[in-house]
Amino acid sequence: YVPETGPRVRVNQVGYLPAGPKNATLVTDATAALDWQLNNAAGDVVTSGRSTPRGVDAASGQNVHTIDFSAYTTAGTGYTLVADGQTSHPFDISGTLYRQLRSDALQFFYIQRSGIAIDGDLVGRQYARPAGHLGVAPNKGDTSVPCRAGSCDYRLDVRGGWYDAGDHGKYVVNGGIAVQQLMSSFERTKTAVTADGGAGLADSTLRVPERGNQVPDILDEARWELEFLMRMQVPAGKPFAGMAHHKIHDANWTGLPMQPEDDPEQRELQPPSTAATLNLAATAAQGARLFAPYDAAFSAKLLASARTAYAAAKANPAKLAQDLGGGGGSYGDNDVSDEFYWAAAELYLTTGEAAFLADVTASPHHTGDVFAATGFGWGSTAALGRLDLATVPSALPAADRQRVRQSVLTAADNYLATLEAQAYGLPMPGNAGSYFWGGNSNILNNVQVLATAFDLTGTAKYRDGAVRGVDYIFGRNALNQSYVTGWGEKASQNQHSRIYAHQKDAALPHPPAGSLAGGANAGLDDPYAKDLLAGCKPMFCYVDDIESYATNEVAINWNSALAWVASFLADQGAG
Ligand code: 9MR
Repeated sequence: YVPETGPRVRVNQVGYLPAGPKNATLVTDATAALDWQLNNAAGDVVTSGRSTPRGVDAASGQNVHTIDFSAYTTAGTGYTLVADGQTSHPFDISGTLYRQLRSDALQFFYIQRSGIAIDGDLVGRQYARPAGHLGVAPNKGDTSVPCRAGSCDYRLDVRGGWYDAGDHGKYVVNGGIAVQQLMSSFERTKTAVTADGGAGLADSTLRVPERGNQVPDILDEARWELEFLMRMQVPAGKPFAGMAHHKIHDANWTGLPMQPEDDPEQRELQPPSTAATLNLAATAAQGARLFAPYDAAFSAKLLASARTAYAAAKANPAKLAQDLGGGGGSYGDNDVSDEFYWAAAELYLTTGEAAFLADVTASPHHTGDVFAATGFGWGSTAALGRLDLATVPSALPAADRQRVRQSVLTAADNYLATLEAQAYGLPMPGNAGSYFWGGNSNILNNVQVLATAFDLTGTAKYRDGAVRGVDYIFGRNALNQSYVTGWGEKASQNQHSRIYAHQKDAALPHPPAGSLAGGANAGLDDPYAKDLLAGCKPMFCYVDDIESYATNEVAINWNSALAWVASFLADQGAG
């Protein structure tokens, strides 16, 4: 299988910020430097230079050069980069490049909502649909859901929340990181001097039905998930009271397409887990401080839920997720020490209480390195706690706070060194171990660390690193592929989804603009990819086909990474 990869000059197909870094990659047999030219839309050469040979790139197996045209700063549309007889896809140079991406990346969450009709007037007629999983036939949930295999003697109303991905499952440990990143995107606008004050996140800017209610729209979106997470808590008087059920999903996998309102499967709760309980504690605690100015009662409810969850997790510190099977993702996690650190950090930041601070400082993660080269994710969440300890105002002892902040800068320096070493400029090491299921979100999470280093210091190299770090996502890669629907000349549009299954039924839409694909996965963890892509070099292990769920799905924790980074980038328009 030889994919069509288009022109050998690889650019960020969305474009570049006028005063920002501008880097491209040329695939060529040449070993010596080559001439390049930047053309404007009229075809005139506006600047030119020589490429830098970089040898063979390990992740793609290609001989490549890099091109740096950062010195050119004139805004315009329809630029192309020409080298070695090849003309790149067109791109813009503009300070407003990413403004719309902020709300596109967030509209994904509204369209993924469970238990509410999706309003086509807000997001386009093609995404309108009736409410799913409210117990209306043929649905069997989620208003009164039993536990799988008789593992509890009660039923829960767990309506609402977001569908996880291309399936209809709702998983607390993935909802946790996703809602955390949405809330942190909002919280950043209040704490970072380099943020624009939340212009893009304020009330009435997002496509959600609650716009106009005097609560920032992004918090309205977060609330949809927070309410669901609290519903997953085991009621008082029951075994494991205060813990959260790990997940709720279909008893058997459904095929695709399958609209939520048509899903006939029995819905089932999986047993409570320490990991899910700590996700609830962490995010409800964070939500409590953010909702306090807008809705005191909801804030208090969140904090009470967080406290109860945290106490229940401490009483049951090793109740690991136990997968009883059925039609859902596994989301198992054998190490919950990172979730403990994250939850303690959020509870401390919200309450300032000494007991939570003691738990923070006693955690091995407080002094350990939480910023792995391959990034954080749903199963490794210590970085979420660390980033918030570094950025959210608190009475953390000065020496401690200094060390926490320095750890973010040290991590950012490491990611900078990594992206400098990559001819495709991504902040991930150049080996197969960097290309795994959902890896695009880990790239963006590393970009979040770079961006946070800029927020903390105002040091230009960190902003430049964050801006450079997304070039890969928007097309500067071996496949010449933008991984965000609707963004870039050749963008992913057939992600695995039961809802947006256009590839299976032309009457159905593609995923909405702003949907991130999981990305190249050298593990080839689905049969379609395994068959089609056998032997692929890591960066080539991707196909924009609905069957390849392990390289090409949508997921809330991936789009939350995109949403955080898009919001940061939108703020950098002037630079
Ligand atoms: O994103 C998850 C990835 O980190 C795991 O390796 C993978 C296999 O367990 O599962 C991914 O999550 C999927 C989940 O299990 C079910 N819904 C779709 C998710 C994205 O593919």
